[in-house]
Amino acid sequence: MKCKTCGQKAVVNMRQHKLALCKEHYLEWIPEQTARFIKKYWMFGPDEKILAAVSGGKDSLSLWDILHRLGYQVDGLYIGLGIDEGIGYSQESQRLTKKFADERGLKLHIVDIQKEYGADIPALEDKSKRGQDKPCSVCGLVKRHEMNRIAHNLGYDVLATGHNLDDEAAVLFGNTLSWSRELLPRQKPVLPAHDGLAKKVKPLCRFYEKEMTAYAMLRGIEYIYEECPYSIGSTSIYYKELLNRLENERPGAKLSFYLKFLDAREKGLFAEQVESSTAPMFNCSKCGQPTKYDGECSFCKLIGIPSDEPSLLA
Ligand code: Q46
Ligand code: ZN
Ligand code: ZN
Repeated sequence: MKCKTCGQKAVVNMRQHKLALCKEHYLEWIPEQTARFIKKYWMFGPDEKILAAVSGGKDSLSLWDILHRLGYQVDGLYIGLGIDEGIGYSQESQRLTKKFADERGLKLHIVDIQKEYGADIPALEDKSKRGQDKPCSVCGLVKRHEMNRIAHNLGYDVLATGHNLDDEAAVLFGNTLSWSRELLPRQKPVLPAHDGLAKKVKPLCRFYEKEMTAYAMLRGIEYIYEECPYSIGSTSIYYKELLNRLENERPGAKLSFYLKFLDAREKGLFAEQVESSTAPMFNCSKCGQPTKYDGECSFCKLIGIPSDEPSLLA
């Protein structure tokens, strides 16, 4: 297999794009495509300050690397979740994230949930009494809140996350199975800024997970290979496996599933729902972040911040 650009030996063959590239041209192709997606979906411009949420995994570190290579002003945010599960997961992912930033002279903000709120994610899960065996819903709530808080308090215009096509297609598949009128309209590569919340973007949403793995490896990015131990056996991994089986039989099916959905929403498939979802929101009485509830937001209820605590958004 030869590189389509230079004719040298190809190291990556993307059946779904009918494209094979050598290392040099693959490492150019990924940032070029990212720049194209940023423009196509109106994600951000050269003057905007970007905060990349980084977990130590291949996707988020590659995202940071790519945006930096493209010349954007991009800093990192690592949220220490305190997940150990016998493999020191959070500790190792923080070490690799810090190493990545130090080696490139990039600015990294680290928020440690335990230090900040006196309890890590497993402890918050116990406290939440949600009765689930995995802390993912608590973890998602905490991560969303902290990303918004830091982006807002430190004056970032945009919050970028490393979700890839496999992540997006699995979410879409789940929401489609339940025909969720609430969740389907909200799935987009860009969520506009809203009432004190930064704009959220997913610049890697059109790259297959294996494309990001190849990028991270060929770029020599050291990342944590282990997935979060709580993700094992999750529904989203099951959906990813199903979609991979489909993809193996029909290369490009996953990308087409996602792109046709974006196209349909562009053509107004969810116009009615989008209108109704602009219902008035409240501001949390403690932290100030927008919330569906009149009073405390779900995060503040979980954390139990004393009411004399100054507003986090002040
Ligand atoms: S980090 Fe948190 Fe994920 Fe781990 S506990 Fe679940 S939500 S699986 S992306
Ligand atoms: Zn080449
Ligand atoms: Zn709150």
